[in-house]
Amino acid sequence: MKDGFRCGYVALVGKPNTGKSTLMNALVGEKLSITAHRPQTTRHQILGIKTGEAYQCIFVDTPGIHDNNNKAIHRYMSRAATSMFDDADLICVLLDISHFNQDDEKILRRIGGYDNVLIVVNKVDQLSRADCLPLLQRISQQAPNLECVPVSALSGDNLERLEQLIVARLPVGVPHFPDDQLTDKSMRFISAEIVREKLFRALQQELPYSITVSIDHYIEEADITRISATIWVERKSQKAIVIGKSGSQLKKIGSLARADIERLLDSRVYLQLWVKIRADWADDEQSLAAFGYSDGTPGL
Ligand SMILES: Nc1nc2c(ncn2[C@@H]2O[C@H](COP(=O)(O)OP(=O)(O)OP(=O)(O)O)[C@@H](O)[C@H]2O)c(=O)[nH]1
Ligand SMILES: [Mg+2]
Repeated sequence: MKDGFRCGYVALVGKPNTGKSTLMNALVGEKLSITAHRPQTTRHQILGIKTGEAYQCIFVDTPGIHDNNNKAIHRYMSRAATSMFDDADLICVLLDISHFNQDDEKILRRIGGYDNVLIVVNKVDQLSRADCLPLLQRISQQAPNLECVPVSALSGDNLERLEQLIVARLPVGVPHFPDDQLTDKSMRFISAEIVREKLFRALQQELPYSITVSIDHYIEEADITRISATIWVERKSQKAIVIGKSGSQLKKIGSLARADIERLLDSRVYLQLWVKIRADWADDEQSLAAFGYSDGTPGL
């Protein structure tokens, strides 16, 4: 190991939909965390580990910080969104420059007491340079002591610079993970998340929020991986929508998810999907624990 090797936890926090998961995937160079155009896609803390010659960055993707704590799942997500504040070596607060508002300002005030914070202003590709500048000034005024880095997680713009700034802020120390390990999550967990991503992207309105996915079996054979997953909904009417006319929706979800899992595993995949009902699972502590939404649960 090199002298002066740096290693630390880098929490990616912020309002929902600011691009935290997109940024983590871009920095690690692998799609580990699911993304969608709607808020509250990420539900768990997910590690993305990047090891270089002289550093190991352990990124922690988190759910968006939100005030909706109506159901037990929202309270679980809220804890996962903010519990890294005290434990991270560096907190990266993500802002979406095209939707900067009072909720971001509230987060900036909350983070004001921490000294190891970087502000990452994402989605700069959405605005012209002339429109970006006054917004960047406004953000800097809100947090005068913090460094502000404009980036685009989607196009990759300025990510090298961001990585340099992050690494420079990590403590000197030995790596916590083997250099070929990319995440703390299992392929079972990531497969279930990929199915959930396809549902999040395909289904309208509130339905994606009533859905969770569990893995029934995951069997690796010599030339194929066989996965059986259950999509859990809260009501009968929702089951019909997920399945679609003559099973068309479910078939589409299955083939999109299979293609992504095959890419990640670099192996052929046989993916079987079932749809089942568990009434009000999202507000029931026992169901949540069974589906992996409990503090300290490493995932499915
Ligand atoms: N134009 C543009 N879109 C982006 C950028 N980064 C992320 N997005 C898009 O923003 C949406 C939200 O991205 P996510 O990465 O899922 O956001 P998130 O902060 O993880 O969201 P939650 O998990 O819901 O809190 C997706 O449609 C992304 O493609 C960017 O730099 N530019
Ligand atoms: Mg996310």
